Amino acid sequence: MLVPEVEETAEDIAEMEIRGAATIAAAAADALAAQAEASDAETPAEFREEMRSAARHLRDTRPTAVSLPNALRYVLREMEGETVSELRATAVDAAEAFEAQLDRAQDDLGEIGANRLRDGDTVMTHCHSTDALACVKAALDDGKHIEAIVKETRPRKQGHITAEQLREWGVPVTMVVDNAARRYLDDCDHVLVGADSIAADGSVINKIGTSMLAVAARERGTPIMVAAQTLKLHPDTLTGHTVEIEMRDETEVLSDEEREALGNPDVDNPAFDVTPPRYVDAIVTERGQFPPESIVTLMRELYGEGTTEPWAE
Ligand code: RUB
Repeated sequence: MLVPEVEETAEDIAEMEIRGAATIAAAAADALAAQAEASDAETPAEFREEMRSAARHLRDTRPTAVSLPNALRYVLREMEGETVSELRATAVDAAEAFEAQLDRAQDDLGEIGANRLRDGDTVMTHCHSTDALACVKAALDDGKHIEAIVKETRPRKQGHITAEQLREWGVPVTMVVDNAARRYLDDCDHVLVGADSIAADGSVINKIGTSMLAVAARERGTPIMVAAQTLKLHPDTLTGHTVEIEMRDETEVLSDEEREALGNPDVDNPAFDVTPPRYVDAIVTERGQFPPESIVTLMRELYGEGTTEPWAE
């Protein structure tokens, strides 16, 4: 039986109450720990099956951020023992270790990313990325003055969350609509974005609009920096799989009334897009910064080739 925390977390991820790749991963690990703690399974086999079922339920919420399956894999693979109590304890420990590692990776990545930012620089952001903001925070902690042009990021306006966080840190923020990005690129020293997944060829999968921004930035000569801890590397892409792009509800773009007033046009609402490696200058991870073309070496080292999913039935 799934415990209520798993059902609630899954719903919150699907509804984007919990959002952003790193935050989703931490919430999923937490939910698996809650399942382990509250499970009333009587045998190790029953316990393992419950944990696999919880993992599948969490994984099926949103398809694009690989940090979610990577988190679930981590906890299930670290879970071991001959008894229910051993399995429970190792699963809970694994979830804690995972979250601690995630926080540490974000801090380390932030310090590396901050080295790219000079005193007085202006960054342009898209969406809301905790990995990207960690770079700004580390630069501020180094005493640098940083300013930001924050893209609104339709349709969900995650730019508001970014603006709020940056203002809290005392960063001067100019909010612009997405369509104004190119006009402001000349005033920026960096485009700074996060990632939901990084493919083996160095492509960056991030919030819809990232690729258009990257193409415009390349044309203006503004460097594009992607802040993404190694949890965002997508191991399946090593074996030729592509990353599924989530299509979200059409009402995020047009309300039912607006749509009807327009004569019921078709509406598409892809949540993410793919930025080819040639438009990316650096991928900043907790292991250092990489040109996108060399990310495959790190991916092989960390994830190896081909895996059986630990939640398989
Ligand atoms: C969020 C988004 C973020 C990445 C990285 O999309 O695209 O840029 O998830 O975030 P959504 P982080 O709002 O649809 O979840 O660096 O926090 O992992």
